[in-house]
Amino acid sequence: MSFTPTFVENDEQPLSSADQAPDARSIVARRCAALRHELTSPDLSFLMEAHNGLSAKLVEEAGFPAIWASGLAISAALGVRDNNEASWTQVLDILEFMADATTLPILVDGDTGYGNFNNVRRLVRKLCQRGIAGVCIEDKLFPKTNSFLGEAQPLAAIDEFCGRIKAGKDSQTEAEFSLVARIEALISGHGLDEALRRAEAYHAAGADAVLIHSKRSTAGEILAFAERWGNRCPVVIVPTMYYATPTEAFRQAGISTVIWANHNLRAALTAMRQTCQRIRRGGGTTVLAAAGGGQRDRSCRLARQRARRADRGSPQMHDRHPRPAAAPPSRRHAERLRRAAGDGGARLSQGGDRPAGDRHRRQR
Ligand code: SPV
Ligand code: MG
Repeated sequence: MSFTPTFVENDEQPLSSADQAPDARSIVARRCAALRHELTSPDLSFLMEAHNGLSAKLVEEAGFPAIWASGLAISAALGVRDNNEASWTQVLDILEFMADATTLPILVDGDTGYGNFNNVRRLVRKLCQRGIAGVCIEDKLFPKTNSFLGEAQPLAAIDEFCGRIKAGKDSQTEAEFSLVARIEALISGHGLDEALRRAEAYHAAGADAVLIHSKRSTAGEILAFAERWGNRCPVVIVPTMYYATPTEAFRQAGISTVIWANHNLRAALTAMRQTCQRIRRGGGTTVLAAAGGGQRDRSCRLARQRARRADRGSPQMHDRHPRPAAAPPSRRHAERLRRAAGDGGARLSQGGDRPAGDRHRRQR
């Protein structure tokens, strides 16, 4: 008696994983090569933050060449602190959605590598398996603290951090997977010489690029670093605080890559908050206006037109309290950053439900 499995409906045999593997592997290899190209090409590149599958798609739609999977933004989207409260495997799951949603290479904010060299070893292996093109690890201690909180955050010893870099590079299963070593010396107030000493050590340990971070509102120390570093390996920057610097200055300084680190999350936060408030206040047809705002597709446009018509005919749709004129974008931006870096704004990444009396321990 023969047995035919009922789930096979035609002659086609399901592909074995061995059949699927070469294709999947070449996609990963292409992504790794694409990120490496962004890091090493002489042109200034821009990576844009995403924190889930949808935002990753939008980054691709906008035409960016690669994605920054921000630790802060992923944490905030999960409602937790940027403090390794989300486990690395929970972050890995988010990354898998992001990689599935796009064709772009993803550079992951790997924080400190989630521990010592053994943790980095496993992290890099798993990132390669999930189709991630590179990881950035920072020379601080687990659990990490967001760079814009507090002063003089302790740094990892140089040798120990070099061990993490070497373990990561030894563990990559994709030839062009990139490891970016992030230097926090300037953030922690150690100055340019220490930053350069660390860059030299991390480069020698095998880092494919260094990310030099700064929390100053002007780019002076970053540009000074770039000048003295002299492009011994690519330099990546995150101008969250010195955003007002014209990008041409970075180009002239020979910077490789600029990361716009958290703008999608902040935009989503603002939009969601406004939408919730408008719908809560207005109800009814306000829903259409609130939900359709900013969309380009036809159905949303029509919804907006209808909502505008309804708005004109309905007194309840008008603001009862005139709003103050909007501050210029740069002022608002600066204010948000101040809040994001300081106590209240860290709420962006803090979750907010902390036990009474626990304030001083909020960001160990
Ligand atoms: C992140 O995006 O999580 C970063 C960049 O680490 S920053 O928050 O600007 O330090
Ligand atoms: Mg981060």
